[in-house]
Amino acid sequence: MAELPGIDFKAVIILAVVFCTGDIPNFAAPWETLQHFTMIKGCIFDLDGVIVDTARYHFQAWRRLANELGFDFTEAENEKLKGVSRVESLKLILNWGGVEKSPEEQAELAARKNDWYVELISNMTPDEILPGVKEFLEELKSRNVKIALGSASKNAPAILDRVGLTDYFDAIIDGTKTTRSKPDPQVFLLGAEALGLHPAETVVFEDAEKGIEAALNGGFLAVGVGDPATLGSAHLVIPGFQNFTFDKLTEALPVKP
Ligand code: B16
Ligand code: MG
Repeated sequence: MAELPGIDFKAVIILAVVFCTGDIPNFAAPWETLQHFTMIKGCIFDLDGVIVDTARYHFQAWRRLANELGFDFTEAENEKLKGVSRVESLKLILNWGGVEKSPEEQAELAARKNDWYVELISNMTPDEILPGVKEFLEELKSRNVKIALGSASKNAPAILDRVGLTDYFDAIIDGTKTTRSKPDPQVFLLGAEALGLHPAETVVFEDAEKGIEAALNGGFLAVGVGDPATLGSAHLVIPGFQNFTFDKLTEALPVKP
């Protein structure tokens, strides 16, 4: 904060906020305090499970790999791979099958799985956008709410292109831009930074438990998309975007409109 002789601008701002709101602001704790005087200026969307259901393609491709290695895994186990990076997913799957591979072999297996996955997503169409998502994105655009993608997938840009949604996004943060996996908040912090927003004025939409943890760790408002049993730590859980509106979002979250 700039200081002129005799004037401490931070003290002036703090006094002004205390005078106007009766709250004592704490600049070190973003969400808990800013929630009293902020509004939603941006939304960051996870991709798989929020915008499209690519989990079933990941499952097909990983299962094919597991079968080639001589074992199988269930759809319930596949749930544990949601939001988990490619290399971490492979490690989990190999562990389930009791199979050990060298780092070089793991790289080759991950690449093989990705080739199959890329083939599967190359046939995706706009019909695969989950219900209500496009309408909600349209509404955000019309209200000048900024939009970013925050996905662990290195294939995210290709998927957005396939389903025709690329132009809705002001920023796209995918697995090629991150070095740390969810529940680390890096992907969402990069998204907020690209939008020029503070986490406390940005909502993250996530379908994975680790993704909700990541959003909360970053000081974001977190909306779980899916099952309240697993996403209960989010500020709000919705079943999907069908009939969901920006007004419903602001009413359900503790922000000033
Ligand atoms: P890729 P999200 C995640 O996408 C998926 O949920 C997860 O299953 C996948 O392993 C990960 O992307 C990496 O994907 O192999 O395409 O780089 O949910 O973060 O949008
Ligand atoms: Mg997801």
